[in-house]
Amino acid sequence: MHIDILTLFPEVFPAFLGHSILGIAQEKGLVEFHLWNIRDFTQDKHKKVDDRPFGGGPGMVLRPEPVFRAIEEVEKEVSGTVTVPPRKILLCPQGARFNQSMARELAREPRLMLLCGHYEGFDERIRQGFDFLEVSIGDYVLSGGEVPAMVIIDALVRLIPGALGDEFSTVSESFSEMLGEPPVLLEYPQYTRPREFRGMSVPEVLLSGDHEKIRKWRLEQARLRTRQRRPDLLKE
Ligand code: 6GU
Repeated sequence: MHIDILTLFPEVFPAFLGHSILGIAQEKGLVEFHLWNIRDFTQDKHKKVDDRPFGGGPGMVLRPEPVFRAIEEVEKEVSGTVTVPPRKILLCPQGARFNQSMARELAREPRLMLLCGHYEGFDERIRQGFDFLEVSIGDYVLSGGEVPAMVIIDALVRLIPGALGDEFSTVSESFSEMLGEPPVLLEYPQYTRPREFRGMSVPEVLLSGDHEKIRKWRLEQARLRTRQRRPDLLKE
């Protein structure tokens, strides 16, 4: 998968993209990222990416010119493994709410483009000029699309076959029900060493070595936890 990220703050991404599962997925060649700085596509002397809204009001609006030029450049890029135009995603609070089923759908795309805004919003002609899927990550306001882009990238890349490594994929086969296949359940309680910690002990069943009993206990715990904390998930 190839992911193009258009942002005014490309420097906030590398540490995040370079570590843990995302870093390993890149090393394995499962995903590659191309960061594009929208400011590089301005043509005026002051490299101005935003301006005041017509009609007045607070804040600044992302100008259409640099964004159009940046997206057109992204779409022109066909090199190496990048041979298809990207599915385009615009990150904004007015978008469709991101969830696991959207993650599963997007994880199948060969190429994605994530457009991160900032300030009060995008000039509306940016929406008119391209065919975007508009996505929000929840009902709260963030100051830009960078964190939402990272959230989406994280959720997608771990769904690419091979991204999680052998140990985890074996587990996920027997428990796909808990790991993102519908119906989604919340995760069961996990324990590691020591067996006894400050008077709290690990449930006997997990030490029994009886894998069928452990599997049943975990499923039961996951259902219990879901019923108690997120009954809305069971209705879906
Ligand atoms: Cl995608 N962008 C912004 N600015 N705020 C958000 C969001 C996106 N999703 C939730 N809040």
